[in-house]
Amino acid sequence: MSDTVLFDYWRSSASYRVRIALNMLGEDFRAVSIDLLAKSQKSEEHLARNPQGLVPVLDIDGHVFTQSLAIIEYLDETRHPGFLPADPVGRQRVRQLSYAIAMEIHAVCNTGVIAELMTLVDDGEAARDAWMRKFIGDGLAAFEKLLDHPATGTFCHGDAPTMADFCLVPQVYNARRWNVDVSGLPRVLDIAGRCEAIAAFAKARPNPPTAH
Ligand SMILES: N[C@@H](CCC(=O)N[C@@H](CS)C(=O)NCC(=O)O)C(=O)O
Repeated sequence: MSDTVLFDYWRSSASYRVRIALNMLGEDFRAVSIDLLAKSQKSEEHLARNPQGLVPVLDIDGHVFTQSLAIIEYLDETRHPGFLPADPVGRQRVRQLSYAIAMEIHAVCNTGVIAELMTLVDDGEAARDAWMRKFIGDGLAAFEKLLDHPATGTFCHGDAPTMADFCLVPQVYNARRWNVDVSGLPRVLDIAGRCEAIAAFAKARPNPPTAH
């Protein structure tokens, strides 16, 4: 059995990013599901792993790590797969693209934020759907413009997948889940489609747990 354990949730896009990175490395890992709907992320056991009460958590190389982008950078620094380019300007751009999704879009659309929003209004579901359309729609429209850049290649940065692509694909998955109109975002769709055809991305795609 693998020593590497990913505590994740099938629909968590931050977990999806890390699953892609681990698959890209061919790293053998065991996934342990933390059921966000059952609030298992707030259990004493999980809070001991991550006091923030969030997934993913990665137990690897004798360390317990949180924060998906910090995890991906650790994997890059210890395994050298090129998830970030070698040059500082390229690294800045890959981080910029990754943060545009992880820190601007995802941070305000996360399960805990939405659950709180829904307690504050009469029609929680309508508010949630409008919120998702607004923040994912505006965020991906800005991302489309960021991709209008000479360093964009067949992927977000250059011609091989980087951390930015690991962020984009889960965000596009979420956009579809919430019926956000992405039809006017040709670069986003083109790159996401190319990534989704790669086995490491396809294998990381959210799969509902099967009933036992
Ligand atoms: N910045 C964190 C975000 C982690 C995060 O928001 N995870 C969500 C799932 S995608 C979560 O655990 N939500 C549970 C909650 O809000 O209670 C990362 O990139 O790892």
